[in-house]
Amino acid sequence: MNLTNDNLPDKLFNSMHSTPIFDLHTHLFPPTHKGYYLLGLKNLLNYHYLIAELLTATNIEPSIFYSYNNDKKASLVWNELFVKRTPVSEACAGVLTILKQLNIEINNKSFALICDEYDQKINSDKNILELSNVSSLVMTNNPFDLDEWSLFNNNDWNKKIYLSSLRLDDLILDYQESLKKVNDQTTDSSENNIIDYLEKCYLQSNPVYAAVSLNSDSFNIFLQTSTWKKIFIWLQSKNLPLTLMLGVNRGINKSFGLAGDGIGSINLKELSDLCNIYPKNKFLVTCLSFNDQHELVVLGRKHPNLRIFGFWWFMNQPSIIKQILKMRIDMLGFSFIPQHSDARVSDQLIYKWIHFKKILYPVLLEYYQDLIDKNFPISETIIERDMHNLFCANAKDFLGIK
Ligand code: HDL
Ligand code: ZN
Repeated sequence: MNLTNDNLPDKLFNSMHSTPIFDLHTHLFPPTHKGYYLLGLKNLLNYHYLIAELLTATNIEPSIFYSYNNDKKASLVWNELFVKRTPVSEACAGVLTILKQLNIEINNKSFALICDEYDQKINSDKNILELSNVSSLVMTNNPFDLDEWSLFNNNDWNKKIYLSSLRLDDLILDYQESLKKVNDQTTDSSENNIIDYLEKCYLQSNPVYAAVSLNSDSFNIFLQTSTWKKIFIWLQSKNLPLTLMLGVNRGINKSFGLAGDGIGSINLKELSDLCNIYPKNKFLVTCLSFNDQHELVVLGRKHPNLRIFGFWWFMNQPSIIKQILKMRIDMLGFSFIPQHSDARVSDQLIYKWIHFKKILYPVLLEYYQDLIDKNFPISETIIERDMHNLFCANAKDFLGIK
């Protein structure tokens, strides 16, 4: 049955909110990975986005802030950003969205009471995955962080929900240290050990993609070193896509720790060259700077082995998502991966996806209404197909996974 402008809004809304989500990039871990699995309000308030806002809105000395335990840091963030100031930033609004979803009223309650109420409502990843409708997600797994990598020594977690990746930033940021770690695990020391090590990690973790974050300087390393030439050949042999997160400048304020990264330059002509040099490799790409978005979308029309994804980090702001989302649809149709959560605390899945759908819904409604006005038949089947593609299949098909 074809939809009309009268019944389209409800059908689109219901379909969008009932379609299971495959979350392409997160920093989440399964509950059994102690020390890496993060849950709850205090962890939410220790999110580095909020810490950056706290340290720049107050004159708290970063080294003093970071000397506090997580409870004290959370309480300070709450008091400074949510009590003494109005919590209108995207990261603050995210916390409030979760509280609203859990029916937790603030009403001048003490922070301790709010925490107690929260802990009674959120106590496992199960209710978070249900509330967010995320059916599976990709973790960020660093094969050069041997403690974090110990996750793969166990089988006490759901590998259908928590899919793995091979995050290779350390090979760029600290190649010699990474090579040393690899050689410490083998008998002879040679560059080939990197490929042998990646092969071992691949067999151990069954990643759905490899990933690196880069800026212009590191892109050159990428294009010129023999190690990366070997890695590209190895990735192609595995039919393993490479996720490129472009335009980051690590540690522009080192005293801020994880909150101290900023935007770095990137030359997207080098991305285009990469797609041409390695036509059989697949690249999932997102850019950190607003200034790179138009050129990236145009490249998405030129290279079949490139797939654009998400609104990464400083791009994940309501004020800019709508404009870039419409630009992507205008130039790529629905052939891109519209969002990922980048969640670090499991509870963030709830707000990251609610906030995105709030922007996506009116944008999609406008495009579908325009099609109906042009007498193009929009059926419920088409709506459900498109929602499945946007929230799941576009990513899984490009990755070659079910
Ligand atoms: O490099 C990345 O994967 C980024 O997402 C960083 O982890 C960043 O700190 C972040 O969490 N952004 O959302
Ligand atoms: Zn990330």
